[in-house]
Amino acid sequence: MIRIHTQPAIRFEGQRPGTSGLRKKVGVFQQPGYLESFVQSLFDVLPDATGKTLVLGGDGRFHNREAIQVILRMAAAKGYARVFVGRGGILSTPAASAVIRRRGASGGIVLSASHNPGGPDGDFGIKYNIANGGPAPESLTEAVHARTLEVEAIQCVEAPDVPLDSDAVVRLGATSVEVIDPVADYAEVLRGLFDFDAMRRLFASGFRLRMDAMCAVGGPYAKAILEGELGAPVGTVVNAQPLEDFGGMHPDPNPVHAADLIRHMSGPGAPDMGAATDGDADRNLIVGRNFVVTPSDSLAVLAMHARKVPGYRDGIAGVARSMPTSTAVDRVAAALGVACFETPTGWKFFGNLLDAGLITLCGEESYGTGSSHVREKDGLWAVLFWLNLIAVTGESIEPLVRGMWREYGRCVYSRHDYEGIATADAQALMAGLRDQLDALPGREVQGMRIAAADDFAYIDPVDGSVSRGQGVRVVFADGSRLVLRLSGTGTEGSTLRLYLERFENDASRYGMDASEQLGAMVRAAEELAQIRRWTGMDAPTVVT
Ligand code: VG1
Ligand code: CO
Repeated sequence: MIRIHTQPAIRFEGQRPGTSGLRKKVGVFQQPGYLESFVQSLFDVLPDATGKTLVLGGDGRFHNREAIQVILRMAAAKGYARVFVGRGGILSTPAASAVIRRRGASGGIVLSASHNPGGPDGDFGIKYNIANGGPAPESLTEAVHARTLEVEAIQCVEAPDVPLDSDAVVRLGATSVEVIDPVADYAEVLRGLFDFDAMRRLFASGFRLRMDAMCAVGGPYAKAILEGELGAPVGTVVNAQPLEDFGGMHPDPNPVHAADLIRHMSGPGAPDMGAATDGDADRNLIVGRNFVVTPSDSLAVLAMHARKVPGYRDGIAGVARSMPTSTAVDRVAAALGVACFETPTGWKFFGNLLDAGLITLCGEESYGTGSSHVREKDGLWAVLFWLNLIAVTGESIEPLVRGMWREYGRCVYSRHDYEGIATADAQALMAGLRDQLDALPGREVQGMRIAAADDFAYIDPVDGSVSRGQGVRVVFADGSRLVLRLSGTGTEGSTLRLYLERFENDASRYGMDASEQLGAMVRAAEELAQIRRWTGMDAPTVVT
């Protein structure tokens, strides 16, 4: 006889889930009943779980283990037949996606605040993925949010903690909880896509990679595959041990937060390639010697050369990018004669396009790249894709990127983040911009003529759902673009993101510094949005 324990729930007035799941300070998640109330709201809106399988794991950050035990007891009360949980409570976001797909689960819960710092004063997060392995669509996250406003009782079985450190099967009431190897399913997916022999030969020939896992969950995956299977020298993966506080690092693989990697990639003794992944290993940074690849360019290069990699030998069906991502991949898609979709920010919008077979590759400017192999962005996948290309083309990172610029022109790109703005001011800035939209086309700003301006709305081509208010987009006559939107993943105040893109097809200017080339765009953004006035800041907090 299973005993189900019931306790009162907490209501979440005004706390809407953001771009991907619910993210809050650890202290918020530690409030008695907080995590439980969110999970109960999710379980209340999901259909009956009889006979169904749930996947559970997280990026190992502070509070991961406690949360896993709570969710296991609640999943048993919900009546799942089976729960697969990663050993040690570990599953990277792309690995969770792979496990859900390969094991026919009805969904999965991933505990992560992604690239946000961890530890007792850091962030925690939770997200639900559906049966295709991808983030829950807005219809579901809205339903969960609505439920958090009225949820009353939390239900969990009374049972001791499940031992997570060895592979075992434990019964929790009527639910079978299976602890699984967090790497195996995922590694099998990658083996089916890439030429492992070619990459083994590359490492055997002395090719040197520095893979920085930023003390986050990517470490065990990178070690098993790069050092274990591909023969990369031991020590190729640095910061490989996942730590609850990421060793104090900010596990966001961009040139600012992965400054140590950038340092190692400059100078004469630098390795051939550098790479980094984020807290939950779905993001990636690719670096050559003295050369940083922008994520938008990375997507374009992968699309351009996809046929050289076994998993994409037959060509790609199409590509998609988030709206703020540069238009570099659009030109590659046009040349390949395949469709290119522009979606709102957040991986959830790619799921329908991938499921319908409309696209094969997709990516975001925020260091996210992925394909139809799972339904999440995938950091290590991107690293292997680049390694495979280097192995079969014999070209290194910089020539591969310059080759793409030569064919299609260069989108000089930068993102400026203004963090910790008072929410009312951030909203006033956006409202001010939205009010001007109709008057912008035809106007000259900083000597550049505006061709079009809108507040991006997306109609999903598969299910017809509409997402409005996804960011202000100003397109200039030469194809250059300014995009402004507010972040949906922050945990303190509001973050304004300003995305700058200038199209350049004069090869003699490719050597110029991006910040130099974007000066007029920055001034145009200031003129239109009055960023100084609303943020009280003279400069962005992070420039990538
Ligand atoms: C940010 C990025 C977005 C990404 C999201 C989740 O969202 O801009 O491109 O999909 O993080 O990434 P926002 O709303 O803060 O701009 V991950 O690796 O953090 O799950
Ligand atoms: Co992430």
